[in-house]
Amino acid sequence: MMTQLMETFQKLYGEGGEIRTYFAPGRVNLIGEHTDYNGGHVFPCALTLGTYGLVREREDRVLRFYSVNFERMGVVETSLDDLVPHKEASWTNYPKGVMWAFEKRGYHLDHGMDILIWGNIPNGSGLSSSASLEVLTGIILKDTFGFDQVSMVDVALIGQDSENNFNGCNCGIMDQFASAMGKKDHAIFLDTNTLKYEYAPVILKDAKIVITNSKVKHSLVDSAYNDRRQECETALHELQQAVEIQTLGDLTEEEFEMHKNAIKDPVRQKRAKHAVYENQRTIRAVEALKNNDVELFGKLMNASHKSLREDYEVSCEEIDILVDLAQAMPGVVGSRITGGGFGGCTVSIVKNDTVDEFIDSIGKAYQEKVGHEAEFYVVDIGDGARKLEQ
Ligand code: GAF
Repeated sequence: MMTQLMETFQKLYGEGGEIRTYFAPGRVNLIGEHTDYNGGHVFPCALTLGTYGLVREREDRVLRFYSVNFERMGVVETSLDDLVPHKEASWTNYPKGVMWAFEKRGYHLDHGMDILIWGNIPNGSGLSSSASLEVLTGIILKDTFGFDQVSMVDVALIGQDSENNFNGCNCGIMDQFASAMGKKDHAIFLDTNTLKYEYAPVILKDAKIVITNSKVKHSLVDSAYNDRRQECETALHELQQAVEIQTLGDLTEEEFEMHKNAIKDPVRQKRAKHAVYENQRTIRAVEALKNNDVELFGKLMNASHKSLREDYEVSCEEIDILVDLAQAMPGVVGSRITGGGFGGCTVSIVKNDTVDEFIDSIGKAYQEKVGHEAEFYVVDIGDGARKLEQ
């Protein structure tokens, strides 16, 4: 694939000069959903699927972008003097946003680049294709301009800043962090309040992680996501009248039950309940994994889905069908929606000897009920973003 990308690059932008290559992965979150903007814990891992970038420096201030995934847009030309979002600029607003965020922090970009992108994460599937593009741009800039003082955690934070303030989605730090900091065969247990993290080996004994793509994306994704965040922020302010906390992640379930009536609206109360309970579930799930109790880990995944479906209301019919089918199958340890929600993917832990049957029978039943195919990926956990050897 790299040879082909190199040829496309030279065909589009001409030959000569040094072309460097980079990769940033997508992620799957095992548990800890919608906790990352509530000061809670998350437990994602980087995938081996991700976004590749080929880059050649220019002497002027021109930026040229091309994505093999958005071929029909052709080469998009802009410049370092136009680091503002434009609707028609489509996907290029992501790399531009990261450039804007570097400049904002005083990291001056003094010349342009020709960039070619190709990704093998299905777009809009909740596996963080946009975060991987942000992190990819971050490592390209760090390397190209020699910003050694920018750590990989900074790359993640800069990516989140660009997503929040350039591209208008108020996401938390989980996706960019997983893409920047991932480690092969490990998940990252991250406290999003302090950014303290620990790598936990994902040893599932006789089971595998399987992602199922529902291949639906409901259009309210960004707006409903921002609404959930707003509801949690309002609930936090109400709770702060009753108890001294900085984030919802500071509360145990018992403390929440004691003070929940400070939250006036019942819907907001459900949202906050999810944030508090999911955080505690995540802490417990990581403990279970460390104790080799994969069964308990799976049960907590199932409970996570129930809470996301009923209290946080970020699931949808197609995803619930997939999860119900999975949870009913012998050999499935646990199954839940993963990522922001309103479509996208589920993540399941499936016993090795059941994986083929899982794909076959859930594939058929889903097609029958929904009218289109699902897609399945048996996950390999990969490393975080990096420059590739030529
Ligand atoms: C999306 C966001 F980008 C993350 O920050 C996180 O909130 C996730 O939804 C839900 O856990 O992927």
